[in-house]
Amino acid sequence: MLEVVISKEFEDIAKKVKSGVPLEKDEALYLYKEGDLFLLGKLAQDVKERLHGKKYYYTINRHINYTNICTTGCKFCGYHKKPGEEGGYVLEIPQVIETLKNTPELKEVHIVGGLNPSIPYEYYVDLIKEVRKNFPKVRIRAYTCVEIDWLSKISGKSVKEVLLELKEAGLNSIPGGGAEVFSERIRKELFPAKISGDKWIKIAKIAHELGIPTNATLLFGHIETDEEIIEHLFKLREVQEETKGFYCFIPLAFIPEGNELSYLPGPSAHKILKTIAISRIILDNFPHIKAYWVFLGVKLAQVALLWGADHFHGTVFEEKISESMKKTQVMKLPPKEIQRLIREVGGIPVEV
Ligand code: V47
Ligand code: SF4
Repeated sequence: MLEVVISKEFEDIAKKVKSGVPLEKDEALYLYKEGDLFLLGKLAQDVKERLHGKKYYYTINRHINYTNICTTGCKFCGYHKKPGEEGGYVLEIPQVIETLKNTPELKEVHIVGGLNPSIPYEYYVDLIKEVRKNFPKVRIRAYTCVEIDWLSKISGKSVKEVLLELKEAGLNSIPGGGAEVFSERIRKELFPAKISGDKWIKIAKIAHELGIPTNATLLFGHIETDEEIIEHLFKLREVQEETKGFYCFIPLAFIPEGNELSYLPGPSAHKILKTIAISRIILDNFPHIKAYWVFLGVKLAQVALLWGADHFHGTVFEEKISESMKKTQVMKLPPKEIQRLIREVGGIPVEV
């Protein structure tokens, strides 16, 4: 990376980051708003190298989006169909197993879907049981905190009971979706039917207490302010201090195509790299920051590996959320290609 000259006004902030001293909220906001793209990249990369050296992680995984029918109606989401609307689907469990059997050397499966009133509670538990039965060694990352809340509602069981039942069935961890932006202003305006930020956090904390690691996301690049992004990151940092249960943070760049917010331009590469960098700097108590190539595009995701991200997610194979909005099929990224992308930026690929 270029030699970065640190101007006087950022010297104290840079010193703190380099020596692992957490930034105050106003310092982080100032760095995010006023800091140069290369300064943020340099500081984030220092944090990344302190935690992981030259290592970059990826896995052989497959996404299963078991249904696109959803009653929540988030304005940013072009994936969902209302109950009864044309194009809605639910995958049968044997179909899911067949798909996974066709994925060589599978290490991890990522299962998420909409909140579909026609699917009974038993389906969710049976799906995990069947995956576990057929793939004893595969890591199962399934159902976001939003789905866990839904399962608690449709079953009449507590969140804790639902999580324990899923864990018993074979669930290993929970994906980070549904966190979006914790700001209640945004939630009210863009996705009022979704659980609150506080509820999302409460469910993540219960999972952590039960020994189930969870991921966390931020959906950025739409109508949120820089302050709201920083608030979101500080909230996550605070929870992680308490529970140590988060594994990965995934900054999700808003895709403007094919949804109710299509009039927005979507985040620029500049905004995306700065957001990934500030995430690495603030969340230095999170093990990993993901460059989620499916939403970023492979080329920008590779550059993000020099702006603080250390995890390239995985092979994915197919992914319905972005496919439904961009109307293009997600390109398969074979392990060899992921390794090449990592080596090209001077990294050591590590399959997890
Ligand atoms: O929660 C929906 C997002 C998420 C759009 O845990 C959109 O490892 C951008 O959470 N533009 C689901 N994003 C995906 C997700 C995820 C992905 C990869 C890895 C992990 C992990 C988690 O997709 C939803 C929502 O925030 N989403 N619509 C959109 N237009
Ligand atoms: Fe439903 Fe998730 Fe789409 Fe919101 S983001 S409408 S909860 S599928």
